[in-house]
Amino acid sequence: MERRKKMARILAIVLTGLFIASAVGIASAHFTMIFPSDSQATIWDVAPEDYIAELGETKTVYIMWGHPYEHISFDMASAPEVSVMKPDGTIEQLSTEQLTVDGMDEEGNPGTFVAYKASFIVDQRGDSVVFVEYNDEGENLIDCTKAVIHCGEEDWVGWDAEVGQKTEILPYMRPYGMEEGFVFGGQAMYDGKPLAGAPVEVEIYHTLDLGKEIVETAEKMFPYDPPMMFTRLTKSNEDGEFVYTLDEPGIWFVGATMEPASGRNIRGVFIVPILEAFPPVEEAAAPAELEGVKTRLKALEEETATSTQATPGFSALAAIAGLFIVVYLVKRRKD
Ligand SMILES: [Cu+2]
Repeated sequence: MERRKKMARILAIVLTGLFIASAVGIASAHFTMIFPSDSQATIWDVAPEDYIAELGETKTVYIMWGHPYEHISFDMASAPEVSVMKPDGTIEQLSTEQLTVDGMDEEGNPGTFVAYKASFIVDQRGDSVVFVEYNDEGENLIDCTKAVIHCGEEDWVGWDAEVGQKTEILPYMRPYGMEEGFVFGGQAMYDGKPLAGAPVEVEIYHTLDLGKEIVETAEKMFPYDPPMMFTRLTKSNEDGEFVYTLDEPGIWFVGATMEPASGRNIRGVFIVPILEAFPPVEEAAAPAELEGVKTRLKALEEETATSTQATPGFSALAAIAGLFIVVYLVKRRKD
């Protein structure tokens, strides 16, 4: 009787565990979001331009904890350590201020969440690397995140700096002027040495509305494993190197995790702002472009008709055919 009770209790514990695991359900990776913003009201509208500064400007970064892809927020469990490495290599430690930001919890309910902010003056041309260390006991993680603030035309100095994080990403690609579809690569380091065979997570941030919509679509299209679309995964090679194509415009998180046999995981994350394709496809220019092609087409037709030759030359026909293709393509692009 006693034994049966014990077995029932164990079974209950196992079932509860399974239930909790399934209830937590779809979850992508947690990331420490370093979003520069002029005011708290606009933190979630972060764009690549927010990582650009003017000389003398006071830059404020907001630091949030959550799932960027799904726009899910969590309270930060401890105050992050925030520093900035200036282009000349000097390091300034920044004081942080706790605040609460609006967001959505894991169950999809709106709420407020503990976050932090820190400010510094951009007093040198070049790249200032903001680096944050955040300790989360619940996730068994020490998270070391870097974001580059760029200042000055052609002052491309400092973006690849090694700031001395326990696990650190050294970028191979300059993180500004990067467009959608560009490849990002880097080297994962642990204790100053290449971190081989480490999992590298890659994830883009979404605003709340877009996040909800895209998660719903992924759940419909890939019901067997929606998070495979939220958090992309690759590995570092023997030299700690990795590459991944960042295929959409937005703010990307690329993080390599050192998983020790015991103790807390230590991850190094690099934030990569990705621009829309350049040059842009200009919708407004299309009608004018179409008019221009039509005029040229008419002129060619008249020229051919009034030609002294009985039949138009091959080159004229080819030109007309070419222009028709252009008209078709322009029209198609407009649809
Ligand atoms: Cu997570």
